[in-house]
Amino acid sequence: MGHGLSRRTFLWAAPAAAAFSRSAPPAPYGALPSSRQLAWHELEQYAFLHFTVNTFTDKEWGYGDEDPSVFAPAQFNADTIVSALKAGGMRQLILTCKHHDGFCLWPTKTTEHSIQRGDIVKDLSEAARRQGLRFGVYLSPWDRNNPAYGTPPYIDIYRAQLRELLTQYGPIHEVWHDGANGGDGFYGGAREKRTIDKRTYYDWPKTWELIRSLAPEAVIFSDVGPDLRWVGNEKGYADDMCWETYDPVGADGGAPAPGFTRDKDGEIGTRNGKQWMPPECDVSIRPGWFWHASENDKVKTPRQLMDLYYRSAGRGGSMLLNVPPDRRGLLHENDVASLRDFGVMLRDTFARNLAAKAKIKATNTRKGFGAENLLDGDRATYWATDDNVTTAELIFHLPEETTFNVVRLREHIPLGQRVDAFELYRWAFGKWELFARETSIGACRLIRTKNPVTTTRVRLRIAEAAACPTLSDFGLFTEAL
Ligand code: FUL
Repeated sequence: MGHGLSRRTFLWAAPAAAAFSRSAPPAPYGALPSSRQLAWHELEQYAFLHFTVNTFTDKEWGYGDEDPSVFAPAQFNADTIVSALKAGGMRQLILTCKHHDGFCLWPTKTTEHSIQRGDIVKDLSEAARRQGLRFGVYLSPWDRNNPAYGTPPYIDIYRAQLRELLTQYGPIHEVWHDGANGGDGFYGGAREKRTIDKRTYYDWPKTWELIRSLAPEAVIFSDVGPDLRWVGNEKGYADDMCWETYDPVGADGGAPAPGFTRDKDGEIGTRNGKQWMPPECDVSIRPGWFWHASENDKVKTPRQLMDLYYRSAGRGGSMLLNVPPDRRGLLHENDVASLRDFGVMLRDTFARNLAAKAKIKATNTRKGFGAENLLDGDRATYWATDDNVTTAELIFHLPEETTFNVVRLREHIPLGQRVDAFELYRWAFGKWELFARETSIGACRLIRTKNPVTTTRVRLRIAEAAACPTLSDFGLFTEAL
């Protein structure tokens, strides 16, 4: 797609002969994404499942002294759960295999504090795979049940648990380490407060090595990456200026560690940071992370979910939406309905690129890389100016007067994040009228306009870039609400 002669004729700026003499692609700029990060960028929205003894004790953080038999989801059905997630457009699911209370949802050899019958991790990982979703694991480093927590032997237990999860239920595509560590707990009956040094206790680099060796496809999430960063809030949004690169700083301005970073930095990232570490924006469909009967009427509406999608995936990160199973072991009807309608809105909004048939006039275009390839949606091609030119302009001539209220842009991120500022104009009454002025693009940037924009031409001006700009996608859409 996108290389045919007929489409080339749309590239007004490039003389026909030049179309055949491709110049070299531009040099990459700054920190670059790994192949596992590139694959992750394609997901954009996926689900979190918070499920454990808390579901039955009505708590958010279990103390660690819960009787394992309280966990009794009599109607648990992994396929029903996964189907509802799929209807909501979710492309992966991450399960709390062990939350802070230490209860393991799989029959582990490392502790008796686990599920008595069956295997929730097995059932959900297999259902996910059957229905084409990726699977990831949340394994809380803090364990309020384990007697060894706070001493070196616990780290071996934690790694043994990871080893079981990564070898018995793979392929695992994401490993999630939260940052809530240490405090009071049951700890095998000690019932005391245990404090750990977040910077040294866990020896994270060694654990990450283990993950790399057992699950090479898995992206690793924590406050300090290495692959994905916490966005710094649990409300599911990134800043509207949000960089894919990030150099975390400790809460005290010194060395960072999971649970010990300047959280708010995650919303923006670090322009020209040393590491590609895009934000994952976690948020629950309900006020709490676990299911509580009292919150059945506090489920976010499909429009609220759409809004979060724009503010997470639409700012170069991902939307990690928690949908907690209830005591039956199913998703509540209200959550299922909201998910389904969100899925419909998402699909309908982006089903048709209204710019698909536009003719493009490009200035500063690198010879031989057709701007028309921006419209084919396959993200495989790029458009760029000469290496030393850092501003550029594209004009999209639409075949007819068109109304839209969403613009989608993607940089060709295998070459890094290059654009620092851009503007969008519509042609109105014989002149260009600005309707958006923004900064970062990254993997995906969605602009929702305040009012619907009606026009026959749209102009994209890359006003500032650290290296010649590259793009891989341009789209105009109308929100289906
Ligand atoms: C936090 C935990 O303390 C919450 O319970 C929840 O799991 C959230 C996603 O991460 O660190």
